[in-house]
Amino acid sequence: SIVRKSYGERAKLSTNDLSKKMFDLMEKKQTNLSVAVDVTKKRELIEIADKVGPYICLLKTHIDIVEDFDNDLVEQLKRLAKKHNFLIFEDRKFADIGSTVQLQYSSGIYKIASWADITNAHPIPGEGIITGLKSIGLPLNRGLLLLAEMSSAGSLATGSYTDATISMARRHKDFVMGFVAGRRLSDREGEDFITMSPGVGLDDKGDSMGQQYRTPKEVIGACGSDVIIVGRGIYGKGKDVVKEAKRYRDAGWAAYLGRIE
Ligand code: 5IU
Repeated sequence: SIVRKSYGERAKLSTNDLSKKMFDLMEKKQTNLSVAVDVTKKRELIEIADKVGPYICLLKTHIDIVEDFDNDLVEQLKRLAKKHNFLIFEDRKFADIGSTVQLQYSSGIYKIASWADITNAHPIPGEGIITGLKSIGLPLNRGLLLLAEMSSAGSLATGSYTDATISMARRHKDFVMGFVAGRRLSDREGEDFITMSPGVGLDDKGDSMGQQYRTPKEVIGACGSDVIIVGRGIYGKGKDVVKEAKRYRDAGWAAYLGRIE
């Protein structure tokens, strides 16, 4: 099955340009770690990105929480992405009709499409959300992840909702590279969606607001996901960011090596 294949092999087989790039990078850099940097200061975001840069395949941002956002932040993130060889994922969670998300993706203060290699969207509005985002993103060689599941307790994205999300993705394989989900969702011959999983922690079981953590071994090994997304486990209060980044990188990679043939 595809989960037994190496990232490098999947890069070769992939029909989605961004998945190919992502799998290539993961194989080359030997990391399936994405760090989620939820901080509100530009300087802090850049500092953490520079520190974790050598250990990650993907930097996940929430650009709208940065209080002193400016275009220089974008320039610096792009520079760090080049310096350390990682991609950038703006976790925007678009959820509106096609015509509105076109504008939210391309315009406003953040102009997400101009710098984020990857973004994501809720399937809740129906397929128009993909059509809208694709019209902006595909010409720029961007990729989209659909939110098929969430890590938080009581999430409504389950069952037939998750199934319908997979069907939507299948109709847009040029732009939809995969899913945010807690496990691999499909193993059809001839298709390979990348799976990225938030809600990963080695020390805690969750937080006080519904977040639930599982270990890299559960997520990558048992559940067949491809990328672990880790936030506070790495940059949380009192943590040594570099030490934790290495620790999660090693745990994610060991789980991956344990599952490939
Ligand atoms: N995130 C989740 N769960 C989800 C989705 C996104 O936690 O289902 I979709 C985001 C929220 C935060 C990061 O930016 O992933 C996880 O951060 P912590 O590792 O600090 O919980």
